Amino acid sequence: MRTASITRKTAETDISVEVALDGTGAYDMATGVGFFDHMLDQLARHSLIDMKIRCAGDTHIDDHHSVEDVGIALGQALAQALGDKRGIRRYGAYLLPMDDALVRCALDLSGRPYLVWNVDFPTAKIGSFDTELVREFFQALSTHGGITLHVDAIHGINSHHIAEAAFKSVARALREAVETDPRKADAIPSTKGAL
Ligand SMILES: [Mn+2]
Repeated sequence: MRTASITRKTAETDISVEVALDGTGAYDMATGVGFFDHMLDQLARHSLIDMKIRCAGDTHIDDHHSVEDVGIALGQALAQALGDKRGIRRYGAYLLPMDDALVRCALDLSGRPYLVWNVDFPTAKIGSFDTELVREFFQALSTHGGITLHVDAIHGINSHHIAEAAFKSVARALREAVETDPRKADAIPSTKGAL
């Protein structure tokens, strides 16, 4: 079973993450940051990766540590669940519309962290949530998941829609990349023989 369970505790956050790559998109989020829970729900639902995430963080300061550290722990969990990446498709891409927002994601489960982030938000906040934290989350996910991650907002006028389209496009691309390719189920998808 391609599953993983990660716990991560610092002076700023106390986090547990459980993932199952071959799931149904079941989600159970409680990060202490309401809008972030809503986004993580989308990530699980549209990747078909089951995710249970708990975070007790220093949100009396702001949401930064909680969002970034969940990204770290989720990235670690995905990398652990992928193991040697035998049989995976490895690449995924998705162009996702949500009303005014159109976001494109292309990713490679390469083991080489790299984030290209071309997403601008027209507002600094979505409710009480700082829009700049969306990038912080994906930077942490890329770094600790070993993911080459390109996210480009092609259009968008509403910050909530842009953020949600970003999470959904990454989720759909991730679904494709983590899936097993029945034509190459025993192979590691690299001419190097390792990822
Ligand atoms: Mn929404």
